[in-house]
Formats: sequence, C-alpha cells, structure tokens
Amino acid sequence: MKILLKTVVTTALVTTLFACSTTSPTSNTKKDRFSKVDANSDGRVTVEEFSSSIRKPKNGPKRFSRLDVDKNGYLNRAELEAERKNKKNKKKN
Ligand SMILES: [Ca+2]
Ligand SMILES: [Ca+2]
Repeated sequence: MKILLKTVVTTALVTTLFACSTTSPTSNTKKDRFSKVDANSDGRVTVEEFSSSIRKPKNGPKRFSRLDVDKNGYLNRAELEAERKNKKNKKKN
C-alpha cells in the first residue's frame, strides 16, 4: 500500500512539473531587458516605454533618439541592446 501511495505521489509530482514546464515555456527563462522595457509586449519599444524603464525618464527622449538608429520611432531588440554595449565600452575607457 505504501509503495502504491509513493507511486501516486511521484506520478502526481512529475505530472505537475511537466505541466508547469509545458504550459508556460517562458516562465522558467529569465526575462531579458527587452521584454522588461517592452511593457505591452508588442515587440517594439516606444519612447514612453523606454523613458519609464530608465532611472531618469526626463532623459528618455534624448537617449531614445540616439538609440533609434533607423529613426522609425521604435526601438527593436538590437537597438536596445546597442545601448548596453555602449555602456560597457564607456566603463572600459
Ligand atoms: Ca511596446
Ligand atoms: Ca528603430
């Protein structure tokens, strides 16, 4: 009887774990900066989203226009990541 109970509990546990990992595949991966900044998750970052994600929202539009290299009014992942690279370079120098 004990063995049966153990099997049931183990099966339930495995099923729960499996269900968790399959129903929400993104839940166990750490959210990256882009998804954090992209508040409405439409795949592009507006100046408002960018401004509210930085410590000094006042500087948002200025920094945004510098990052928006193709000037389409949105930041894509590459454009946003370029900022982080710039920061790293600044620290080195
Ligand atoms: Ca967005
Ligand atoms: Ca852009």
